Amino acid sequence: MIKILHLSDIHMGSGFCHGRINAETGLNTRLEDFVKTLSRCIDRALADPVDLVLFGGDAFPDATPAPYVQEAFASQFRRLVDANIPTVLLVGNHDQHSQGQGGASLCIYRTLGVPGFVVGDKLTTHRIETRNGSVQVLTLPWLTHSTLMTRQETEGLSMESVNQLLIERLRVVLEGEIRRFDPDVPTVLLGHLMADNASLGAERFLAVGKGFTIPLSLLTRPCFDYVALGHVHRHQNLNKSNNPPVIYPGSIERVDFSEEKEDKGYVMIELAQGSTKWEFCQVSARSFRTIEVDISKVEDPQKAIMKAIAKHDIQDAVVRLIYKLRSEQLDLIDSSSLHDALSAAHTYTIQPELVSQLARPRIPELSASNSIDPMAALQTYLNNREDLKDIAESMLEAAHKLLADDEEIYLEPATDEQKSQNHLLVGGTTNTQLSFL
Ligand SMILES: [Mn+2]
Repeated sequence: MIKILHLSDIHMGSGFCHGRINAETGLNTRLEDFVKTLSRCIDRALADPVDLVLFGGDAFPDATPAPYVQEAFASQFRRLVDANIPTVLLVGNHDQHSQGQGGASLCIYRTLGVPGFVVGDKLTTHRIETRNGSVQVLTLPWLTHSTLMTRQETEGLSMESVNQLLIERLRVVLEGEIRRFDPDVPTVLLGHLMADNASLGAERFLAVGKGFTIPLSLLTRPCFDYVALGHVHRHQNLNKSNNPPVIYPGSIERVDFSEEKEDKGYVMIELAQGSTKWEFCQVSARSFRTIEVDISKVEDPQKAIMKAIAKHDIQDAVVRLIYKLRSEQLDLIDSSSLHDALSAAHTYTIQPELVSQLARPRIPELSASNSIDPMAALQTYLNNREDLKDIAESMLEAAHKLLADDEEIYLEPATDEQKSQNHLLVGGTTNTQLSFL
């Protein structure tokens, strides 16, 4: 039996907006949080001790982290080198350069020849000798279209056919690797990927481009004794029958509010051919708390907000207070007492959202159920906007030009915040956001 610690999605150096500067160290407290949580994982690896550590990818927010962030990461993994614990560092999408191959932020470990460290930046099988025997680790880093295909092959194909072709290529390459496995040695697939039935967390908003999903059937092969995944921040097992377990350990610290309700931790594995056992071990990551209250219809708004705050345990948490109010209620809010009430939090933001009483009714012709071409939609909209009369003609002209010019329009994926703001604007509500850090 081989003991393994599997962790993933460290994202060290991200979420600084949720922290503050520690006056004693000069560092952002969120970096210190991430280092602390990572050190808890490494502590466990050393205490047991485990025979192998598997990291599922996404070490940093991008491929070029600041040197002090790199160093904080390295000094924790260094402890595994000192204890002679072999470690596989898989390359995730955040570790890759958008152009070219490999993960610059992790390949340095191979370049330096760190003893016992394997960098998984290619689809290949590594045979690793541990204190308790050999193990095969097939590394499957984040795939991009250029990994398995040339530009000529994908030219003229739709995104969907390119993805399909990529899955077919992957199937063939995986098959080739599987056939070369030593059948007497326990085997792990270590992959940074989006499986097609995973439930999502913050990685949706963190990803730069839209990725594609990998069919679960490619992973649930009997030749694997454990499938160690990275990418999805919510811990989950995708194969309830556990033959083999297909596990996302999730991120080790909350990257943002979308992970507010998730438990954070790592996975301990007892790897044996055909009878692997695993257990999720929680670590105490910093809590995130959303306090949301609608005071637009209450008589004493201040009291209602204070009551809402009192209901939550905000001690040392990253807190956001969101309250919806009417503009005439603004004077009834005593913001200094809100600050006092939130002072026990690690950091907090206060987001008043104005509910406009003068919201324009929607134009019936433009409701979601009607399909209408963009130019006609704009025309209808302008017909209803007396105030835009002077520039209506030039707006139409500009829109016409835009539509004619651009055959290929690349749409930047909207951030969560933008989406919610758009939503609020469409709904006839204005959204004012004030942050206090
Ligand atoms: Mn990822």
